[in-house]
Order: sequence, then C-alpha cells, then structure tokens
Amino acid sequence: MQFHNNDLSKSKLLDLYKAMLLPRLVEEKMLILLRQGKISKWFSGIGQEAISAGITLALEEDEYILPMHRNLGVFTNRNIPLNRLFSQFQGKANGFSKGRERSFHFGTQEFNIIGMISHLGPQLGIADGIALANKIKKNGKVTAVFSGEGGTSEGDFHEALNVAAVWDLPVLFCIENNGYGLSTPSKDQFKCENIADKGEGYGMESHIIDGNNIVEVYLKVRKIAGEVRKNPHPVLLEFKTFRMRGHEEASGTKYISKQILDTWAKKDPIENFRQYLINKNMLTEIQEVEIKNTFIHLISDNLKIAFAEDEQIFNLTTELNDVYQEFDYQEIIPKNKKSKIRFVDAISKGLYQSMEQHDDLVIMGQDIAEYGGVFKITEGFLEKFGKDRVRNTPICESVIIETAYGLSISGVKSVVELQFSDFITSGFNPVINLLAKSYYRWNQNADIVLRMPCGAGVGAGPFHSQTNEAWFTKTPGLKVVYPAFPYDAKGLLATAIEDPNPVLFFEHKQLYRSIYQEVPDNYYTLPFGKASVLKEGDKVSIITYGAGVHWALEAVDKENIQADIIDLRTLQPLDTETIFKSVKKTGKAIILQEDTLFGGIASDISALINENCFEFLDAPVKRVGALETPVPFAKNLEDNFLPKERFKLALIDLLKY
Ligand SMILES: Cc1ncc(C[n+]2csc(CCOP(=O)(O)OP(=O)(O)O)c2C)c(N)n1
Ligand SMILES: [Mg+2]
Repeated sequence: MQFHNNDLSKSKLLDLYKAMLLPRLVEEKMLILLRQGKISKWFSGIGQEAISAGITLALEEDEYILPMHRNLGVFTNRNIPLNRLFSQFQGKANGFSKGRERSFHFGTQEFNIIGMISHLGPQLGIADGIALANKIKKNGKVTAVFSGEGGTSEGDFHEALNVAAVWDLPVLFCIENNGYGLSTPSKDQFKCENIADKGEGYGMESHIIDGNNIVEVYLKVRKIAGEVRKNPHPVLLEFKTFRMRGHEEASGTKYISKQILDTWAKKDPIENFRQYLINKNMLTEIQEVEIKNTFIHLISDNLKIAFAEDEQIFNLTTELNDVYQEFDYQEIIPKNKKSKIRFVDAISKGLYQSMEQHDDLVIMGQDIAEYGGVFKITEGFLEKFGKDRVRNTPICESVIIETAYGLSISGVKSVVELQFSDFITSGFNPVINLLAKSYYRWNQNADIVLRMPCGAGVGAGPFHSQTNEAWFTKTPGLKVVYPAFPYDAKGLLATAIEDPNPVLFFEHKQLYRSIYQEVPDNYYTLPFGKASVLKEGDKVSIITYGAGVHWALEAVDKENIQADIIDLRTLQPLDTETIFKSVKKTGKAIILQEDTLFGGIASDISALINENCFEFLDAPVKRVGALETPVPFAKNLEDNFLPKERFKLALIDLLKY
C-alpha cells in the first residue's frame, strides 16, 4: 500500500493513525463484552476504519455526518465521551436514547451526528435535507452520509442522489463497498462494475477511493469537501474496502473464501499505516505501545463508569410523554373581517399566511411552483416567496419526506404537498419509521406537515380516491388532522405548521370546491384535540369527520332528527371528552367514516364508547363505513361503495332500537 502524504505533518499523520486505532480497540473490547452477554449485538467495522476516521477528520466539527452500522470511528472521532457511548450500547440511562434504541441507532445534535434507522436508505435522503438547509442558509457547510453498497439497491439511494443532483446540494454520498450486503455479493446486488459509475447517470461527480488507505481517504475527502463548500454540489464517493468479520457477530463469514479473507487481511488499514509510520521513523515501538496503553486505559476507565451507571428505569409517564414533543399552543384569535371562500381557498390562504408567519418555512411538492399545484393551492407562491422556499420536486415521495426531516434537524419547518394522499404509499417508510418514531428515539422532532388531498366521490378510481387516515392514526408519534369546513381548515393548518411534531393534514378533494364559508381574513390558529359540536339533539350522537360531516348534516336535516353531530376535526389527538359527554346524554352512538370499515378509527371510537359509556347506552354502538373493496371508478359503483346512503338507513334503524 502506497501512502502519498503530500505535505501532511508528522503530528497529523499520527492523528490519522490514532483515529483508526481507537475504534479498533473499542471494538475489540466490545466483542469481548458481546461474548459475555453484556451488550446485545455488534456490527463489526474491523478493516473499514480508515473510511470513518478519514472522513470525520476531513470535515469540520459542526458539519453533519450521518453514519451507518459500521462507523464506530465517526462516533469516536467526534469525541463522544466513551462512557456515554458504552452506556448507549448497554441501553443505560445516560446513553443517547434513554434505553430506547440499540447500538448505532442514535444521533446526537451535540456532536452533529444523525443516527440511522434500520431501513438503511433513509439516511441518504436526510442528508439531502440537511444539505438543503445549509444551501439555503449559504453557510458553506458540507454534509457527509454513509451507505453500504448493499444499501444502494434501495430506492432511497436513487431518489436521494437524483434530488441532490437536480438541486445541487452540498452533500458527500460516501459508499463503503465492502463486497457484501450480509451474505449477498456485489455481483448479485448491482450490474455495473463500480458504484461510482452510477454518478454519471445522475449528472454527478464521482470518485473511487481506496477505503483502506487513510491518507488517500483523508486527503481526497478534504479536497473534495473544500470544493463543495465553495460551490455546492453533490459528490458520489465509492470507498473500496472489506469487512473482516461477519455482517454481525452471529452470522459469521462462511460464505467468504479463505483466499479473499487472506488477501484483504494483508490490506489491513491500521497495520499497513503503522508499518509505514515506523519505516518513516514517525512512530517508534515505544510510542506505539504508549498510544495503545493510553487508549486501553481510556476504554477500561470509561467502561467502569458506564457499568456503574443506572439502568434505564421504566416510567410510564416519561415513556408516553416522549412520543410527541411538547407543544405550547398559542391561540391567535380570528378577527371579525371575513370573506366567503371555498375550502380550497382557505387552505391556500392559510398556507400563504403561514409562509409569511414563518419566514424560513419551506414547501415542497410535485408541480407546486410555476404550475401552482394540481389543485392550484400554491398558485402565486413562487413569485412571492421565491424558489428556495417553494420547491418543485421530482417524483419521489420517499426522499422528499426524508429531506423534510433533514430540514427539521436543521431547525427549518416544512410542508410537503402530496399530489394525492394515495401517493403517500411511495413515502410510507419515512413517515412511519423516521418521522413518527424520531422524538421517542432520540428527542429529535420532525417539524413537518404532510398535506394529503384525499377522498372519493370524484370518480377518480382506486388510486386517486382513498382516505387513508387509518394507516397513520395507528402509528404513535404522528398527529392526524381532518377538517370538514374552510374555517377549520385554515385555522388547523396554521396550528399544524406551528406544531413541531409531524402532522398529516387531510384535505378532502370533494370539499375543495363545493363547500363555502365565511372565513376570517387574518392569520389565526385553532387547537388540536377539540371536536366541534355542529348540531345538538338528545336522541343520538353522530360522530364523524371529513366528508362524513356533510353527509350527516344532510341526513339529519332531511329526516329532522334530534341529534348531536360531532365533527372530530382532529383524529390524533382525539377529543374523547366531547364524544363521551354526548353519548352519556343521548344514550345512542353512530360513527360514520368514509373509509372502509374494518380497522378504521370508527372501530376504535366504538370500543372507547363501550369501555367508557356502557352504562349510559340504550343501543349497541353502530359503525358505518365504505364497502370492503378498493374505491371503484364508475359513478354508480362509487355511490354504492361510499356509506352515504347506508348511513341514513343505519341512523333510522338505530333511532328505532
Ligand atoms: C429495508 C431493509 N432491508 C433489509 C435489511 C436487513 N439488512 C440490514 S444490513 C443489511 C446488509 C447491508 O449491506 P450493505 O449496505 O452493503 O452494508 P454493510 O453491512 O456491508 O456495511 C441487510 C440486508 C434492513 N435493515 N433494512
Ligand atoms: Mg456491504
């Protein structure tokens, strides 16, 4: 191995050596602890240390790094106190995730490290978001994100590189090609010879770097990072390397031939560099022993501290309170001056005023800039707020949601417009696994609103008609808002954007241009978790939301029924107080949802009423929803699919009970 060290000083070269040695020694110790059952899992980085060490040393301390499961060297070289690192591995109280996350699945803003989720690929998209924030702030910072070569087969890789290229984001995509993804060799993972070859397809600069050569890694990354800081653009870096141990300790290396293992053993990044330093008289054997002993003592001292630390204690309140970031709701009162506008205008005006209110709020979505969005909600926004804040995106829901999360990490709020709520399936993973779990995992908020134009009744067939709120009300960590009127839509959207938690904001397309209301002109907020009682009566409680509210109003008016009509407005948080109070008064409850019935929120509300109001009930709680089929296209089929007519019959039946 050749080390072309240019003009690196002796002390810098020794720093590079130490930067690899410490993670190696930590890992050797962890492997012993693993065998003793004192830590639960270990992903070995032995053989790959030069990459983590070289990249971390080439970056400024305040530049974000997004490591993966083999990048212990990123953590040690950001000088995280080892006792806290060890506590993290043991799930202890003073780790970084209150015992909620294992091994390397944690991040720390204090050290500008963003931890991975198991799904690998989302890291790449988060880096886009951090890089976007840096680019907008023009602060000349670069972001480095890691992936294995196996992870590059995920769609996130393609999406993240594509967006970074189209938006000229200052991000280094660092791919550690160690030849295997678990047991799968590269030839079964991708067809081109080098990962770096893919750079050309994205219109992106790319380089192949010897990942076992610390000097090459450090110097090349330092040079490239310098160029990216001056002139923001993404770079794809492929580091050729090898992992000397199994994917994780339990899985072994049987699928790798001895010959391959022997060849790579000769390329060990630490041993080769050590020899080089000794040959150049930059490291003496005495010095070497000294360095090693210092590290070994450091490790054992810190382990002692970690072992003496408290176990994480279960506390119900702490657990439940850490699912959402506390939000100090500020009521901003609606003023008297009003205009009669449509639902769609209320959303548009609300969003516009939020853009004025939060002067760094970024909105992203397909066709939202020049074109104004398919529903014309963002028409004129580009001219007013500019290209940095009103961003047309490629067709890539996953990475845009990951990008939004990266913005949030950088303290920037964002709103993502899904063209149709149906398309959230293409960004499902980051919503469920990244945004929803973030605050609980490491107290990092995801300050994002996903706007979800949804619902049937518009003859749009199975892929443009779903109302898919139940996928999200199921998942702790998300808030779900579903207004039925322009007034509510405007005020709740303002609150959704103020709220630092991830909010799914459902906007029913059929209501967009059919429902008018007098709506205050000013910027105002409405609280989450407060249903509105639209009509009061003592015969039955009708509990519904979205388009269902309008069906219920129509039915009650037509049949002249004395009913409480409760418009939930937000589904998470859910206003159970208003529901229970009404049911205790009327003794009968019917819950109407547009979505297919099974597994929907109507079922949970029914169960809650049974559990909390049983003694007050005069009839079984009734649920009404759509047929258990996809949403059909033809009008006659769709009318029969939707529960509007069945609701009337069920309501009359219930009153007769
Ligand atoms: C979406 C998803 N699919 C599968 C896995 C299981 N898995 C975890 S790591 C891994 C291999 C990753 O290989 P590579 O990206 O090359 O990284 P390396 O482990 O070699 O560093 C697999 C299959 C996962 N965590 N997430
Ligand atoms: Mg690999």
